[in-house]
Amino acid sequence: MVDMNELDSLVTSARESFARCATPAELENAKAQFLGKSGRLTELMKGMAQLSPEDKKTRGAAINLAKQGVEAALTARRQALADAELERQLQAEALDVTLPGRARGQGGLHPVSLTLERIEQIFGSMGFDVADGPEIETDWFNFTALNTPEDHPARSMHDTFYVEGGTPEAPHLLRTHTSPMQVRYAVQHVKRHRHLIDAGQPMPEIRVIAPGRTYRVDSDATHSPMFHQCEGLWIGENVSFKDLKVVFTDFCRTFFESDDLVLRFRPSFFPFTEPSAEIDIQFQQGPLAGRWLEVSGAGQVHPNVVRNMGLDPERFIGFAFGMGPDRLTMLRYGVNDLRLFFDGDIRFLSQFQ
Ligand code: 2NM
Repeated sequence: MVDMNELDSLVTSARESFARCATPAELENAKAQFLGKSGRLTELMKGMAQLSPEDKKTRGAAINLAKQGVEAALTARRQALADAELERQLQAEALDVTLPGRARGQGGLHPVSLTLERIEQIFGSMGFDVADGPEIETDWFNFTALNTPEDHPARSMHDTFYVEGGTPEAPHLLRTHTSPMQVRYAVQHVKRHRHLIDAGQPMPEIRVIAPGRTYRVDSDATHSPMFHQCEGLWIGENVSFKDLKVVFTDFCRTFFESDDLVLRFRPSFFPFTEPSAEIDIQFQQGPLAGRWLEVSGAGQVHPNVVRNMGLDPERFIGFAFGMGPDRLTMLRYGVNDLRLFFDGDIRFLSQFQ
């Protein structure tokens, strides 16, 4: 009647069947064959209907025991598959905590910004204020106030970027130098001290540099349509060319960290200064030793410009200069192509930290 071997082998066959299952889905399918609605154990239960009450009891207990065996095998296999899956995930996500960390990039200032900071620091130590302002200017501040004739070639569209927003009488443009900023600064300064000036009292001197971006229609290895300029202005009642020489010599020697650097002032022309000079420097040591290198334009501020600042040129006099921080940066670091500064290649730029 009750074939106990049949039940034993059913449990064994379930255990083997479960063991062959490699995934939880396969296992659930295999489970159905034994414990499901038409599974083999369920069939056996149904088959008990015609048995005597005595046999039902024995047979039922035996089938239940087998069922427990199958369920135990199922639970064990489920756990084994879950453990294997966890182990697989741990292997896949293995993390070597002993590896050195990946350092976060530090970031840093652009080489030209380093130069601008250096210029500001040096002139700051000589009592110069630092002014900045609009890169879009009117032609009055950029040209007219600076004594530039109406027919000067710098005003042409071949040399200057004109932008929308102005009027035919007062066109807007991208500033071609930072001198307009000096005019703005001087006008403010004069307004603030008007009462002293008119009372014949001494006015605090105008001593300012204007560093910043400037624009010209020009592009090759040594010219970029956007470039930097730093202009300087010193105006008082007794400021002479001698002061220009002292200030600029001091600046160059400090900037290039070279006490024996020599300067040369060559006669030149600018609409906004008279007389005007070109300033060259000569290193006595290093790869550039002996060569004259042009670093700046300068001069005594033209009477018309002094007047446009709101001052009487018979009483106030001074000097101005304009230099190119891009070129100073090239000289300081030995870079031979200006465009490298503006291509934005981090491999180049990160060398200056
Ligand atoms: C230069 C050369 C010479 C200059 C003049 C002025 C101002 F505002 F006083 F008129 N600012 N900068 C100047 C003078 C600039 O650049 C080559």
